[in-house]
Amino acid sequence: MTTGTLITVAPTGAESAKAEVPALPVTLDELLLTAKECEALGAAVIHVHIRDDEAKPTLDQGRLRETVAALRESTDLIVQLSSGGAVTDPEADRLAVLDAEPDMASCTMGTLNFGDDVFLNRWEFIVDLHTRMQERGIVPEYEIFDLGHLTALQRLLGKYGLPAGGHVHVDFVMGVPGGMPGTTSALVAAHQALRDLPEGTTFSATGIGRSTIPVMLASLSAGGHLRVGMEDTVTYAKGRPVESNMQLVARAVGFAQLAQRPPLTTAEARGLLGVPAAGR
Ligand code: KMH
Ligand code: ZN
Repeated sequence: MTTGTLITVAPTGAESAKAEVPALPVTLDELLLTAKECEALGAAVIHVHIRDDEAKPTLDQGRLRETVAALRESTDLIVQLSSGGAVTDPEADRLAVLDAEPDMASCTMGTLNFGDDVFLNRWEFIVDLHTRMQERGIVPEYEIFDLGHLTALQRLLGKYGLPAGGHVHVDFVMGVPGGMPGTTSALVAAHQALRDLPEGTTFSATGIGRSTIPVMLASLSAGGHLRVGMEDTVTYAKGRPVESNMQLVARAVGFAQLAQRPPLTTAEARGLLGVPAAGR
């Protein structure tokens, strides 16, 4: 059955420098303003990376807690913290992200080349993330950068059971140099591979850089959901830098409406993902 569209905004990421992308929200105030405006447009989930006073990526525990609390105070968005961090972040700090008690956290399902870097996700680390999230009632979003990551997810669920909330949701992150390409055929292959996961598994898709539009269109037509934001895309169209995350969310909402799959409300999104109601 086709439903409305879950729209996730990933406003900041860990890769772009504020000096090169001035519109990137890096302070808590910038993040909150972005969050409120994206929620008003139709986003239901926010995927959060935070920055320090020098706008560098950080996993500082105090800042993470403050960010979760402030987002809950100012919005009804589902707060999903990145456990991926930056490629340089140690595993212990990435696991400690869960101590900030977000509604959701990302869980990347394997190691891959990430441009010139390596994004390390050892099996034992993935198991630790998955089981700690189960214990704490934090709902994972499994990040799938390549087809083999779905096989790893099947193995994870088979050995360690369903995630908190009982529902499996994955995000296809497409077009990273080192992962699957951001093409319709790759999305179809990933979609087909979901057959081996629990019935009812849902997916979002994210196309990095110029693959953002083809991936959005392919995902909508395959019954999938959308993740957009300046973590993934800093160019709106050829020669036009993205002006704000709102611009990207507005475009995604427009596409979803054209597909007659309007954005899910935050309450509907909580129901879909198995995230408890706000203020649990
Ligand atoms: N920054 C990337 C190395 C996630 O948030 O979980 C990892 C990433 C995935 O962004
Ligand atoms: Zn991320």
